[in-house]
Amino acid sequence: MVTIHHLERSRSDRIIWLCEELGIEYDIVQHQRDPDTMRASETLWAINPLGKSPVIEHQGQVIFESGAIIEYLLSAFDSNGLRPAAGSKAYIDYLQWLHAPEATMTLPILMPMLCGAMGIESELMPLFADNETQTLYRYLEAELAQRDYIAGDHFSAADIMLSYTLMMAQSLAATGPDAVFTPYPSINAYLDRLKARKAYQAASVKF
Ligand SMILES: N[C@@H](CCC(=O)N[C@@H](CS)C(=O)NCC(=O)O)C(=O)O
Repeated sequence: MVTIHHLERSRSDRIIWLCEELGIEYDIVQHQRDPDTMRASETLWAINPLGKSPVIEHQGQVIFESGAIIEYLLSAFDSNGLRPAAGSKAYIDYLQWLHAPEATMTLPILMPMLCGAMGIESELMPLFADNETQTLYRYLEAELAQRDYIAGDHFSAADIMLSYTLMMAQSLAATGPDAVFTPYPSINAYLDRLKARKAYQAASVKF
């Protein structure tokens, strides 16, 4: 049994979705955000000294960081085809898009929301954040125009990592969620394809 420490509106959505895809038995411990600061409650800090979600507990181990948890679960259980074979072209795409969402994409996507919340007006927004996100979206649009999933013709765990970040960009957009990918029809179609998956739908009622 895997225990998922789930913070409302957070990256732990990825782990619930992965467990549904893999057919893993799991339970959810729910943690709340402070309604004023949106920071995680003390209950989460008690599990993860960094106070971040997701965190899982499995066989006496506590594991944080969504990409690491995904890699751990794919190795600990039958990966059900969600990790392409090492050495294949798909594996390289898989690795890149397993890591790029947290390592490269999140900062420019979150920056406008964080600066807004802190009352900071900065020219970094158009110079850095907007340029970075549009470069990423243009690249993804070109890639997803050629294939259904980010690592090729088959759904993989990299799609879970990536699509969460794209959906987060939609949910944070000042212009509203629908406007973000209007210029990027292949990204929109990709997100619709993923949301139609049974495992996503089963997970999303628990998000
Ligand atoms: N890179 C980490 C990011 C973890 C993270 O920032 N989680 C956010 C929720 S999406 C969080 O726990 N925020 C609560 C807080 O900072 O108080 C991961 O992918 O797990």
